[in-house]
Amino acid sequence: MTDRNQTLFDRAKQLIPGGVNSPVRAFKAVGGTPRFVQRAQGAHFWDANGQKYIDYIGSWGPMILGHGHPAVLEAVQKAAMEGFSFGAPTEREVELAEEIVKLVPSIDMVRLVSSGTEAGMSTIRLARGATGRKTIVKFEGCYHGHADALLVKAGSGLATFGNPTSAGVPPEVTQHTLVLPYNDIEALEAAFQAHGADIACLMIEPIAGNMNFVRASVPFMKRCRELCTQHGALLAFDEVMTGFRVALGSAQSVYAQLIPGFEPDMTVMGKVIGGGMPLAAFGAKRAVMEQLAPLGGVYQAGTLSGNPVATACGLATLKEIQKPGFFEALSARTQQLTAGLQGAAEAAGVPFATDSQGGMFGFFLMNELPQNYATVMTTDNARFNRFFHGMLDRGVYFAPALYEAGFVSAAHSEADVAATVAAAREVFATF
Ligand code: KE4
Repeated sequence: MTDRNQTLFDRAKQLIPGGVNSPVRAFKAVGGTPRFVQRAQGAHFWDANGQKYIDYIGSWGPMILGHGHPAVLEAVQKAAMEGFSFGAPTEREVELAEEIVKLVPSIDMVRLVSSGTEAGMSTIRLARGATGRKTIVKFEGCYHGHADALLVKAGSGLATFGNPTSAGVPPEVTQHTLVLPYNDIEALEAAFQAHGADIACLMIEPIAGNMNFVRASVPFMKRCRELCTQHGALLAFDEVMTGFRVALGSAQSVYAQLIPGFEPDMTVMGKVIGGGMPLAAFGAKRAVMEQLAPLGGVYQAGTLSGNPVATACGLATLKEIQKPGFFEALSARTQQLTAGLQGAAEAAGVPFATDSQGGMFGFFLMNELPQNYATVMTTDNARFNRFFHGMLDRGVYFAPALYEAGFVSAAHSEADVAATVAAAREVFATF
């Protein structure tokens, strides 16, 4: 039988670099042929051969309700009939801003944009403009989109200014980006000791989903907050992935329960707030946000920012996740999955460690949960790839890279989890 995924992939590679519009989709890390999605519904999608999969990516986080939620579909269809885009303000942008500010108390004001990259890039520019400082701190293993200043890997040694991770980024652009090891308080303190007076912001993924699933430890996060406050730097939470995904109040509400009075100064959001449509945002206290054009001197703009169809999708999604019991049920389903996978691995004597928060999870083929990027990357790639493909062959679609997190939606059923765990038992038995 013709593999339509392969036929489409061959066609795509003639016209689109790597055959994909975002690199991780090309399966380069795991090998094999990417699945071209024909349609999706609930917790499932069907590929170009009509093969059904249980979807644990959900567009890398946005599809928290599952695919094709009726209330969201209805809202999008209605909005589309009223017009696709105006380049003028609309009521729904105000409603979405009100929802975000209501759900994230650290934010007084918000600006809507079209991608997490745009939100992260704008946050950096705003932090620099608001503080008059140049240096930004990020952590190895955290991804904040592909803005030049943020495409930086750790230099040699602990606290050094970064080198570009991408061709086409001149070193002059990354010379003010300091890359530190995640969860390393000593390196953090050394960096602030040496550069504190020039640090505009520290940007962090509070639960790092771009090195699979690594939590910032409470002492480390507490120290980030203290040092930013002490040195007049802005603490920016990149919650593009964790926002409205790990808890209704996002990851910052999880840390506020662990660290009394904790809140970041700025927040980057995306994914869930667009419900699968191109929509992201960044927010902060009023005094910072009012530095933005047209009020202040920090320029930022976007043709499709606050797009009326995307805001309808995001609003309908945020409405559903606020329903009583939503996150309790989502967390329980996610924990059912991770516990089941853990049990399957243990039954086969395969080293396995897993963690989750709300509808976001990660797992590692190792005995303990890693605390930083260097440890994550000691994972045996070949074993991960065997697990990935074994599950894919059995109709379970996990992230095609060991450094990516996984996502459960409200549409994932007990039966989906049972089927996933049964598949894992079969695959682990071959290890
Ligand atoms: P986008 O520009 O892709 O909308 O968002 C960038 C971004 C920013 N911050 C965090 C914490 C993110 O996780 C992302 C994007 N996440 C990746 C998944 N690791 C998106 C998938 C992809 O790149 O295709």
